[in-house]
Amino acid sequence: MRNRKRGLCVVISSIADGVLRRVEAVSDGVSEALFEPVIRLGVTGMARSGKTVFITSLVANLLDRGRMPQLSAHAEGRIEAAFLQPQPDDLVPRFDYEAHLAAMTGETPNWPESTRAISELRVTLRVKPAGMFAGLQGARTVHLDIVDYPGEWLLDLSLMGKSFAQWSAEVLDALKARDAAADYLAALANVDGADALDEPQAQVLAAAFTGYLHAARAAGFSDCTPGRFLLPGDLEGSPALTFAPLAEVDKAGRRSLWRAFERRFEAYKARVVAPFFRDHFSRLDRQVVLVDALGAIHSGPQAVEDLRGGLRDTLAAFKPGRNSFLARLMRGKRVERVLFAATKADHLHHSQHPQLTAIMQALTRDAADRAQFAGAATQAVSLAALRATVEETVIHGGKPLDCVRGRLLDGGKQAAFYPGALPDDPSVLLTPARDGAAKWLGQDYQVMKFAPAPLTLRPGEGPPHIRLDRAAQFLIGDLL
Ligand SMILES: Nc1nc2c(ncn2[C@@H]2O[C@H](COP(=O)(O)OP(=O)(O)OP(=O)(O)O)[C@@H](O)[C@H]2O)c(=O)[nH]1
Ligand SMILES: [Mg+2]
Repeated sequence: MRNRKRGLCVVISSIADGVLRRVEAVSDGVSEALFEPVIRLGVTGMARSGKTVFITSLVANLLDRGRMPQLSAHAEGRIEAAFLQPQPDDLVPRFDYEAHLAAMTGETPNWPESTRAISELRVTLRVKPAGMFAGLQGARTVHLDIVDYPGEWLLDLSLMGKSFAQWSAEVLDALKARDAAADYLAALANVDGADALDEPQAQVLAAAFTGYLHAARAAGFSDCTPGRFLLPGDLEGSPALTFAPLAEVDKAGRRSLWRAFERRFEAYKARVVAPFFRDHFSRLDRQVVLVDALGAIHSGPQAVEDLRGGLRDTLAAFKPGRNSFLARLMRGKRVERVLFAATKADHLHHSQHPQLTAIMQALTRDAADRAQFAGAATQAVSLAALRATVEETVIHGGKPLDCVRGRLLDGGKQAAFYPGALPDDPSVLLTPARDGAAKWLGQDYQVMKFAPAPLTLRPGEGPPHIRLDRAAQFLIGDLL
């Protein structure tokens, strides 16, 4: 009886949600779509992939377009004005554009602080129409709502179709092969899920599992779900985040540890994951997924293979048909374009950018095929949102070596840097990664952290970048 009641509540609340969304869609449609189109652009990527720098530089370069020749509306002289406006969603934190820009472009520039939740910013553009009737029509107003959210939250989509038992079995299987999981597996060795729930024990397990997720992420792995264990925000310490995968038990009583964790897992899905997809994800039109591919290559084959898996799971979110939860939510609407961008390309001389782009394409191939099938156009690019280096060719062992030069983040000294030669054929990296190699054969890849360079910007110029204008053209150019 109790179960039936609970089932009913769920049905009623999801109907109510549906009604609300429809009303919202209708009022949006009347007030905005007819007169002032809105483009909602999602910016995501795993921690430290470059989201904040990307958004800050994109906005600065949309406001001052001197370095945006590949954005055709600008090249055609059709953008009359661009300015910031209050965002439409009152309950989402504003993206702190001014503070991030000040950090990146001040006298002693630095990288912005890490940001750990969703935020939003509206850029409004006044654009003259293109084509034959351009002269006859006045400028239109187009709003670009940029939504920054952690990529970890997207991976949680894979939880929606899983029971606690399935999730536990899959996670424990993956953990067997990972050094970082030793502590958690040791903690689990003395635990029987059929025993009565003991809250301190539950907390120890959740803490050990969270510790594993942090270590796995630090080692370059990206299959780190549940995402909020890494970025809990105000959910820190709540029961919805106090669970962990358990070994299957034959019979679990109502008060058992297993049942408690199962309930919490379901609560996490219903109260944390579902609202994010309903309130934010389902409203996006365009998406850029930022990837620190160089960082993963530096970390080694396992990190690269894991990145591939992470991208595949990320892309699952853009093919709503495969996930019944998402299909219900999207009601036929979809993200129309997805850009996969390898960030921080200023760590490489431009002679190696095609190789980086090819690796990005290969990494997202399965995923991209799926998205194309769903109607979303995808593209891969390598870019630097804020260029921190200059190129330099040095003679090394009698041969020219294409390097980049910049100010080191650590210590502030100038240094020339050669990260290693990326292969022309991406499979040279992806095949050993897929085959579970522990190290790259015959080649080491380095990364080095550069500080942003001090800038003197001329009027009308945004911060220096590499291919940010091409990224913008793919993402929004067709709508301007
Ligand atoms: N050289 C270079 N480094 C970059 C660039 N973009 C990002 N980085 C580096 O990557 C780090 C992370 O960038 P963020 O933009 O803060 O990344 P994020 O995805 O917002 O990170 P979280 O908020 O922690 O999730 C920066 O501190 C820089 O060290 C770039 O265009 N060039
Ligand atoms: Mg950030």
